[in-house]
Amino acid sequence: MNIVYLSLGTNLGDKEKNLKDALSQIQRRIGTIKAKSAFIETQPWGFESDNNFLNAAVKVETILEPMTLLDECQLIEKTMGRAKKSVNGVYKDRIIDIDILMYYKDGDISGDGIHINTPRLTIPHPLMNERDFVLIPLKQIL
Ligand code: PH2
Ligand code: MG
Ligand code: MG
Repeated sequence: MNIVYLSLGTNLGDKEKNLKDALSQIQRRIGTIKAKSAFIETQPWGFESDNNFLNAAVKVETILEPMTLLDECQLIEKTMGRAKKSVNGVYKDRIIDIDILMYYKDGDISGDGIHINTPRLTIPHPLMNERDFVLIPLKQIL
């Protein structure tokens, strides 16, 4: 079994419901949720918005390979009604965002897990260490 850490964020609509809906879809489509952080309210980071975020992190046991995992995360975002992603690298308000932070293959929990660098996917998440909205929930479940 592989272990993956995911970051969740929402700043539109019923944010608590959005996170709960995303968690149940993660459980259904990705794997067993082994640990879940608190939901924390955070200020928009890296862009201007009137809408604060609710962020969380989860640890999930999954049989999915990284690319399939990314497909499933994006499918959940889509089925929950996420509209456009960032345009020209400018972040947008969103119903739900699910990002892959770290991926540990076959229970090998050394270091920061596997490293992947492709145009579609970078693991570990390249900006995670600059973002308190990621690190604070992540520390609760490591
Ligand atoms: N996600 C971003 C950019 N900025 N700020 C907060 N507070 N929370 C987020 O989840 C977030 C963000 C890009 O996905
Ligand atoms: Mg993101
Ligand atoms: Mg994302």
